[in-house]
Amino acid sequence: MSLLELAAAQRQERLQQLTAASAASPPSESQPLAAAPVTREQAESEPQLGEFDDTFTWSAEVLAAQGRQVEDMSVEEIDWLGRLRRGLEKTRRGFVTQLLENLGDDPLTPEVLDDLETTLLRADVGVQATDRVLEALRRRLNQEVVDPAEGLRFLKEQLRGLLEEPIKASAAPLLAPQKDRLNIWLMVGVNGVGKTTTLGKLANLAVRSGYSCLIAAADTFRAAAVEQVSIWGQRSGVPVIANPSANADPAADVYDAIGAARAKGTELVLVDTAGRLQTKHNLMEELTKVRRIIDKLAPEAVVESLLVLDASQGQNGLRQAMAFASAAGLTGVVITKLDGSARGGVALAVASEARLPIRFIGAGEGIRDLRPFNSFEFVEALLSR
Ligand SMILES: Nc1nc2c(ncn2[C@@H]2O[C@H](COP(=O)(O)OP(=O)(O)OP(=O)(O)O)[C@@H](O)[C@H]2O)c(=O)[nH]1
Ligand SMILES: [Mg+2]
Repeated sequence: MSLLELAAAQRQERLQQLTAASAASPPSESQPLAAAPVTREQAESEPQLGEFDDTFTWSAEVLAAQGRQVEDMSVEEIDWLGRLRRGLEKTRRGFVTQLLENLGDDPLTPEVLDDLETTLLRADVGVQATDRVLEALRRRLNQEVVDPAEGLRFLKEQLRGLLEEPIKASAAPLLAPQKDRLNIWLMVGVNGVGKTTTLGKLANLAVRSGYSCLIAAADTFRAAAVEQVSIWGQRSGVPVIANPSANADPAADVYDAIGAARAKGTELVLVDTAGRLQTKHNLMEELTKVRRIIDKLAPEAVVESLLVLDASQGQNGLRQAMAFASAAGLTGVVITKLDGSARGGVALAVASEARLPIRFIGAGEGIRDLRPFNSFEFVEALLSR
């Protein structure tokens, strides 16, 4: 048996122990966005299991805690959870270390809650979300003695609740293209937040999940934008509709893309938009125009307008959300660059203050470094030791 096989067998054994321990749990729901590789390049970029270490064990435990059986756990998910946990390390370092220190071994006191308030605000959780969590904790504390373990469990529950609220309100627990319909997903956001990269990763996820997909290169402002998005298209074998002439009209590009999608029966059109124009006013006007042309040309389409936010910009993201909300008719948020940001808490601020569901999160520049958002996994990664 090779070393790799041996390691895989060890992991399998450990997984079985873990799931055996996690009692009989309900069968998991199917994951609409995860499937087999299609091209050689993707096959080559198959995720590899890292070390059989603490992160691996933690990832398997998080899946098991959601009722997942060992047969349902994919290498990809284990791999992703490891990345997510590593990605949130910086946020966690300030946040959790202090939190656990504050919690200590004794039952929770009002003083501990005051410290918790500071900790949450420092992690960019936002005032509204922080107030709500603390209020719930204080109420609980008035009723009974709360030990640190219960305090942590209750805190996780509160944070999950905040993240879930806009998701529940949207009536779609997981954002996936609707089958046999035209779905148009717009990536919007200020310059450099990761719109094009997110679009490239989404195209790959969509293709791997069996959707037919097409990219509209509607960032016609930045000279290299079309080339950048074309490379992403090539990586997943997704056609790119672009007008190479300078100062082409983004709305005309979207027009062409919708025509092409109709002709081919494409299910998902991903639209890349500009992050910067001559002025902010122009940018908003252009987005409004793109939005209008989609609504007019394809009234039958399911349109998602996803605001891409760079986690490292923290609270600034909230202001961006407000600015884009009216122009682009936002329906959700993608949080990028969680790796290396100390402000992962901003996810909570976005959910509670902008009231937008977080749909995907990105934690790296690689093609697989994006996954559908899962509040349970996010909170576990945020508050893991
Ligand atoms: N570490 C890390 N880098 C990322 C992530 N997402 C995007 N990036 C990087 O951020 C930079 C900007 O990404 P783009 O996708 O070009 O951003 P954009 O929003 O399209 O930018 P404009 O088109 O200029 O508005 C690139 O160097 C990406 O590799 C992420 O999740 N993690
Ligand atoms: Mg771009």
